Amino acid sequence: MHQNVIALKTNFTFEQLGWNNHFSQYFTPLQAQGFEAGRIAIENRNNYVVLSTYGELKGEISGKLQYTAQSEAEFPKVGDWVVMQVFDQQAIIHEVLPRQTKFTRRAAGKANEEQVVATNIDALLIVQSVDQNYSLRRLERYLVMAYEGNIEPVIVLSKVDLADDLPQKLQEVSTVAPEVPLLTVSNQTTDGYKALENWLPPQKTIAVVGSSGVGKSTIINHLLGESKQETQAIRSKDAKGRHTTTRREMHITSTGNILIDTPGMRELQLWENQDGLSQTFADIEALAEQCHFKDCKHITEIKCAVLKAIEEGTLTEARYQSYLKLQRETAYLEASTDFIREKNERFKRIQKAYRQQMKHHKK
Ligand SMILES: Nc1nc2c(ncn2[C@@H]2O[C@H](COP(=O)(O)OP(=O)(O)OP(=O)(O)O)[C@@H](O)[C@H]2O)c(=O)[nH]1
Ligand SMILES: [Mg+2]
Ligand SMILES: [Zn+2]
Repeated sequence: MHQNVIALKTNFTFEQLGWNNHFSQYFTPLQAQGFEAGRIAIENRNNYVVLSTYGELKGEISGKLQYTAQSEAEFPKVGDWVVMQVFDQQAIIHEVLPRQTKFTRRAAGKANEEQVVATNIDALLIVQSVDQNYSLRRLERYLVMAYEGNIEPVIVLSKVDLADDLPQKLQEVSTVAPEVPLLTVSNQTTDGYKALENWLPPQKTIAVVGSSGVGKSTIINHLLGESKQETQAIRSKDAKGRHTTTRREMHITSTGNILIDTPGMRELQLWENQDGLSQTFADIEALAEQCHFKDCKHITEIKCAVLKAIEEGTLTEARYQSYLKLQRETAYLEASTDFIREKNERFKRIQKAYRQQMKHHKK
């Protein structure tokens, strides 16, 4: 099924694209049936850019996948490995291989919809610039999301040329996330670039996230080096004349790192919470075990270890409030009884519309 294939750009090996046993276990039987595999680099409105052993392909989803998908989250996302047929330079995507990890948030403005930002990520580079963007509370939120998605977090403080109190910020961050690797970079002085390059594991997928304007694309462009002109995303200029990333996009560096650039996210609502919260706030959960009452709510109870820690200054009130806030956010979601029903109904509507459209086409 792959005669007449003309490679557009570099032909990638599976390994270069981040393949591992997890995927081959699902793909082997499908390969025997003649299917190909590729990895989603860009999701456009109506099609995809897929990287493969044939190079870069234009991908479209099959009618069957369109029809059987139960929710928006089941469609291919940047980072996904997909099962496909290749004709000329086109790929028909039949299936998404089970995701190893995913970075997910609640869709902006929609209480009950999961938005998958990117998938199959090994490490999440959480970028915060040391100017007004710096926020320990937002950092905690990102950490919960990383742990929730089973992704190893790494914190990058960017624009450190602008900081006059960097040691204090480093101290604060390491209190909030003692176990998480912490890097600093400046594009102005190139401080930290070497350490960042040394840290990057080859053939692992690294997604770069953080607010708009913190320097995510600047970091990625630096890592892409010479090849950046070729691979740079098409970007639009915002009101301040700044290039702002408008879509998620996967890049492969010449040294074999797989990087996903993402647009800055304004809303960062948690989608689910199994144990991301416990991992992020391990200090608070450990304290809670010392409370006198098993079901202590740490509000007015006597012999409460959490309240005691706040009083003694070993835990900040702000961090504790952050913990409560994130807890409430997910509790609300779980309590929402309409949640599943609404989700299903919405997709029945979409499927119905699609079927009608198909009927129309056949006429
Ligand atoms: N002073 C200073 N400015 C920087 C640094 N890194 C990036 N900038 C500037 O910050 C602005 C935003 O950088 P981008 O890399 O586009 O930011 P981004 O995080 O990709 O933003 P979005 O795509 O909107 O999410 C640009 O004008 C950069 O030149 C740095 O280390 N120091
Ligand atoms: Mg950007
Ligand atoms: Zn307590």
